[in-house]
Amino acid sequence: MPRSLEKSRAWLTRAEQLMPGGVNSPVRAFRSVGGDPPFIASANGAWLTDEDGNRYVDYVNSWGPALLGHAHPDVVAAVSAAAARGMSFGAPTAAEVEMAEIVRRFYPSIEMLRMVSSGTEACMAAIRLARGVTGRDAFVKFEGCYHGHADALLVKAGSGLATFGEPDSAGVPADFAKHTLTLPYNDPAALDALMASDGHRIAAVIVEPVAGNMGCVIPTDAFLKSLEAVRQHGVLLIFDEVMTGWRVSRGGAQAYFGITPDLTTLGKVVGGGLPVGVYGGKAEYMRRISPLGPVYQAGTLSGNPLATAAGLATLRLLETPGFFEKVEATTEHLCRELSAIASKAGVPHTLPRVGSMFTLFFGAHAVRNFTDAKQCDMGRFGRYHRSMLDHGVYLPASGYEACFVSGAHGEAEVEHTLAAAHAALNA
Ligand code: KE4
Repeated sequence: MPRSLEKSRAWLTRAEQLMPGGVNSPVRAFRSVGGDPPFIASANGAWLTDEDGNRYVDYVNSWGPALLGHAHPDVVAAVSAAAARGMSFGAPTAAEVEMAEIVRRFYPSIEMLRMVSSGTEACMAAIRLARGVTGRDAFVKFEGCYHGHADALLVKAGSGLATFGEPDSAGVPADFAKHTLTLPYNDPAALDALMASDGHRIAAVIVEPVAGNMGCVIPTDAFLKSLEAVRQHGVLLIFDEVMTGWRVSRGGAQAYFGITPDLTTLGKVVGGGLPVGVYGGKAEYMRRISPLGPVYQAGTLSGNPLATAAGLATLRLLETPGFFEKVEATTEHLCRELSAIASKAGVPHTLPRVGSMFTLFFGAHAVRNFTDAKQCDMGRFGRYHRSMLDHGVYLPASGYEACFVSGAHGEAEVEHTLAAAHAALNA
């Protein structure tokens, strides 16, 4: 039954006069999948409702944060109570201490931390800290990984592996890009070679320990070993767990793989849907941050009482025994059935999944890096995305993103999704 989108389209017309693409973050404009984005009016549990009253089972989860499901009553109550006590003081609060303690319980590698207001800020600060600690300017990232929109991170690989990075966005001066070295993901030989040749001038390697911004791409054991080895060159290992935190496992990718990074960045789930980013790690490094040390970082709304209330309530609920086992079992069941439907429909695909994040890639080849991901059939993904929307399932508006399952997804949501996928994949 075709969805009415009349009200959403009216909002989009007004929005496009005011904000680029009518949105406050590019992917929301649906440019890579086509069609107009529904304007979401409300969400509850695993379901979204748009301005025209259409309902969807949600696999975006606000790009990760809604691991509990939307509008969990305990989180809503905590935020409402915090609001009544005043929105923001710009002063230390007890809640920030409790929040830091619970984050440390989930991520023991984080001996000390700082809260900021986004994953971008967390990654930007972690890189600045690594540069301050090592006195080195260059750092390494991997093609297809995204660490927020700080200038030095909007960089693509230069002509050669060890040469200067090139800006990947207008407005980023070449000078800002030249210290960013970019390598292929899952290529241990390339990383080992760069460390051997240039390790002495490299401050850090920052990596998505399970990639989610080129679709879900799982690191090989050899790649993980190569990442751990960078420390031999005095290079800090930064795990960007903004997406993988609480998604790959309750302790993120570092617990899942048993690797202790020097610094970790967190975001998304940690704020329960309100703006929170975190960076932290070894106390010897974190003590170099102002006001104790020479590396500056600040923020008016860092550790903000409402965001901290949402984060605290969320993380306390995530300590509920059995939560992660349930959400991972739901995700595993969904993915197994989804893959069976695609196979029966004769649709070449791969479906990597870790914890409660996964991607359905349209291609028969394994996706080990960004080059592989780009060889997938993104035109087919666009048609799939539109058909799933028409059948009441809300997927990320890009084939280079991951899908997320929440604790509120149950049997009914899985059956609804599989019925929609059967229609979409056989169309
Ligand atoms: P934010 O600044 O958007 O909070 O976090 C940046 C970031 C850092 N690291 C990783 C691994 C991330 O995935 C992100 C943000 N992810 C994107 C989409 N996957 C957010 C969605 C958007 O940009 O609208």
